[in-house]
Amino acid sequence: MTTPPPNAAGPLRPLDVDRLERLRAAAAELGLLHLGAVDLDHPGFSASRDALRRFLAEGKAGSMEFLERGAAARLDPRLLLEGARTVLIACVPYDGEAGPVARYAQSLDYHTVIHSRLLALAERLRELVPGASALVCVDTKPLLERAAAALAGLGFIGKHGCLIVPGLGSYVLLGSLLTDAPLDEGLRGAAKAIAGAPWDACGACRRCLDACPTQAFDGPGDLDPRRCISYLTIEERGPIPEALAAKIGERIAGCDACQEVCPYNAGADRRLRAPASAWIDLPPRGRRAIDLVAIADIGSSQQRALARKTALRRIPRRHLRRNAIIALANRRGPTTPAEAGALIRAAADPDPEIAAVGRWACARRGVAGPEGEGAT
Ligand code: B12
Ligand code: SF4
Ligand code: SF4
Repeated sequence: MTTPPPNAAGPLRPLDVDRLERLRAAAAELGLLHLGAVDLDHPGFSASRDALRRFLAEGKAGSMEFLERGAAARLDPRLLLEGARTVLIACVPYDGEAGPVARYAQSLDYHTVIHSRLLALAERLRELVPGASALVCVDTKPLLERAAAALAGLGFIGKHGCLIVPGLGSYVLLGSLLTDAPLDEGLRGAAKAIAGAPWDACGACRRCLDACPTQAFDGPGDLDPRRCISYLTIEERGPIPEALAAKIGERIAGCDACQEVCPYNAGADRRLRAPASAWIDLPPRGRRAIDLVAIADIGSSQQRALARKTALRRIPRRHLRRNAIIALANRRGPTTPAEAGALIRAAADPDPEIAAVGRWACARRGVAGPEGEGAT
């Protein structure tokens, strides 16, 4: 974050095509791709601000109190940075393998990686616009990042709600600089025109909506996170309703089902479509091997080692255990002795929430619980 004192030397030099091009080139060198800019007064924000108001009014924030707390700033980013005029936003690609941990969480924690790239970009911005302030935003600041990215011309929002970047698909993460540097008239006028719904480019396709294991979409782009596996495994701090738990499958951290089926993410050559240096690296010692039985019982130091330097750090140990027990409950086929042992121990856990999930899991897998009940 960089906030020099308010500019006493008069109005800031605006970002024109030439300066934006130079900034875009600097961003690309730093691994921040397709840098775009959008004025905060862009009329296209009103649809997404209305979407946010509806989302909150319908209680869709669930346990995500940060969405309620940050609502005023999401609606007016000037509350985050005095005098803010522009969002500069870029994307960073990631890959990974389908499995119990969503792809984005298999790499180094993107918050840290993108934050440091954006800090370097803020320096370049100040060289081009002396006196400019810039606030680094990667997920943790209340900013409507997907709407900003679409309006800045990076791509479009798909029916799955994620930003799709032509050529790279939706397996990209977003990072932005909120700045008081204004765009010049020409760039403001050239901002992306808005016509129709953001997901018009999906055409008649609705694969993501149909593939969602929990049917979490109320309509195109209209997700109810309270039914979304990503929310349930990462954000939900209360008990997970059994009917939803049964549909989580073996996922323990996030979900990619709606993105896996998206034709914009198809193509084995995706890795070749962005410079090697832009991709978010794997953490030290590589992609983590996931052993659900071990995680069902995981201790603090093992959990720290498992989550180290990845976004898995966001999931408290108790919830990681809960998720692994649910995943074991959903596993198909005969129960192994190791799985049965883990479920019996869970059912006898001193933590009532873990014990309740454990008893449910025992019943689901036909394992006699600690007191012999629950066998089917
Ligand atoms: C809270 C949150 C979640 C919650 C809730 C998601 C949600 N849909 O609201 C949960 C935990 C479920 C979640 C899940 C995921 N998330 Co998330 N999440 C966020 C976070 C922190 C805030 C999102 C938010 O404000 N939600 C409130 C709703 C109302 O806003 P919105 O999602 O931005 O929706 C916009 C559009 O729908 C649009 N819109 C709607 N209607 C209309 C109509 C018109 C006409 C227009 C123009 C626009 C428009 O406006 C809305 C407001 O901007 C953002 C980071 C950020 N600061 O933006 C990351 C972010 C959205 N998440 C991200 C990722 C990667 C994911 C997952 C893929 C992770 C995973 N694999 O499990 C899933 C995807 C689930 C999905 N299909 O959306 C990335 C998305 C990158 C991308 N390519 O789009 C972000 C941007 C983080 C980042 N910095 O990269 N996430
Ligand atoms: S992330 Fe998974 S649960 Fe959430 S909307 Fe997409 S497919 Fe559904
Ligand atoms: S799966 Fe189809 S409908 Fe969904 S985002 Fe991709 S193209 Fe759009």
